[in-house]
Amino acid sequence: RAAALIFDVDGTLAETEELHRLAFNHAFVRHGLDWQWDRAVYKDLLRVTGGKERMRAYHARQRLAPPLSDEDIAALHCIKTAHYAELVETGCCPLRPGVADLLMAAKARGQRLAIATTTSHGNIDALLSQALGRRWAADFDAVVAGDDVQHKKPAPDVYLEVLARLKLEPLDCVAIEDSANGLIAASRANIPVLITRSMFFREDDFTEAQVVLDDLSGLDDAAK
Ligand code: XBP
Ligand code: MG
Repeated sequence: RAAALIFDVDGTLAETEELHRLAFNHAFVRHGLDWQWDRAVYKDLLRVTGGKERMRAYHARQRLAPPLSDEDIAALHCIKTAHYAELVETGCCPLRPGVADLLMAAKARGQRLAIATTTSHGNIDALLSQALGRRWAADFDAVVAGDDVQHKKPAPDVYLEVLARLKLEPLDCVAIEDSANGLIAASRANIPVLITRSMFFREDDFTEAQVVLDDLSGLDDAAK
């Protein structure tokens, strides 16, 4: 039995990427940019982790795009983040099947819970306050976000920081992820990985994972 379960957020706890996509598109309109990301484009762009990094990568591909400064990127990301929180607060993005049960069962078994994600603390709080209640953070021993570390996934930084905060060895933990980038990040930190397949990353290569499931309601003894 693992001493701790370390959860990714986007795609793993909830299907949030569709809300991120809508929030980006809202920000583009508000900022006067004629960009709109459809699902196919967004699926491809998700290979770049981090919202600011994703916009920069897209901008670099647009040959006729006007120059975009760091201030523009920051302003766009600020609008995007505010709109994402508004969308999440409508309650339209519930936890994925099995997530709430797994969190409760893990707690009851004495396993510790942690989060290792690329997204921001504000976004994690918006989602989990809505889904688990305002005091959700009391159940988690470590919450590490993208901007807390130098390098985002697929770098192992967020996972290494969680291990340091939990004071646990990698093999005492299980990482729960939905994407190849997440799998690579956890694997580089030597943490065994359980994959729960999500909307945008179903076709990723998960051969390195210990377990691959369609969702966490199918979870039997895998993370115990
Ligand atoms: C999730 C992401 C995030 C979100 C956007 O990756 O890549 O960038 O799409 O969040 P993972 P921000 O699930 O592997 O952690 O705009 O706040 O960066
Ligand atoms: Mg994810």
